Amino acid sequence: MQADLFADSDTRIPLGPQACVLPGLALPHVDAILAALQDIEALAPPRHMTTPGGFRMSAAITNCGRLGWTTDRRGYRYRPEDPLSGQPWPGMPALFMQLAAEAAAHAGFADFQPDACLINHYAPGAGMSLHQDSNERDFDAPIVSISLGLPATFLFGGLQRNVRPGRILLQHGDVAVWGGADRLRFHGVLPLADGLHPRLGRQRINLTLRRAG
Ligand code: MD6
Ligand code: FE
Repeated sequence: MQADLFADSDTRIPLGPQACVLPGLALPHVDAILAALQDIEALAPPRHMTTPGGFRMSAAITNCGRLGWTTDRRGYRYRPEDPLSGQPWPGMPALFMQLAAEAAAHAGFADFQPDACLINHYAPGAGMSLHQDSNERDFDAPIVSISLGLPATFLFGGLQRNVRPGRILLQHGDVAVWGGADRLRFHGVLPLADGLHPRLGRQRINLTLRRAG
């Protein structure tokens, strides 16, 4: 029998019919995740990308996996190569795939096999405006989101932009899972409040694992 990767915890904070936060689910794996991130970011450093409208994103972004999410003046899209290096994105660590599959299963989504992991770095003041995750090929697969470092206020709205969003604090080690009826909900992150996280210092890192292609 395969051992459970996570600490015993069946706590689920519902965000919607098919979206929830699994508090602290990634905590036992923080050291391994950060070690993997070091290797990934040595090859594909986080960078501030430009939106199609010409704005510089306040979060610094990189990716691992077969596909990586990018934005530039030409649009938002997944690409097999890092535009900075021209090389394929660093591979997805087995640990990321296992954690994502297990978190998805906890939230009711069987057989999640991510092919893309978007890595966002937030310094104090950085945030992400309300958006839908809609660049993936199909919306059957959920998205698994792992938060590390400083806490952030996550906004989750409705299927249309004009629905006033709810708020939840995402803390170090929390994992959020979104899928099914909630897959296209608008969401965002308020500008990060300054602070000093004991493990990560003055920053928040968020990993979102997707089935993009
Ligand atoms: C973030 N997350 O938490 C940005 N998208 O920094 C997202 O945009 C996101 O956390 C889809 C599902 C979960 C997420
Ligand atoms: Fe998103």
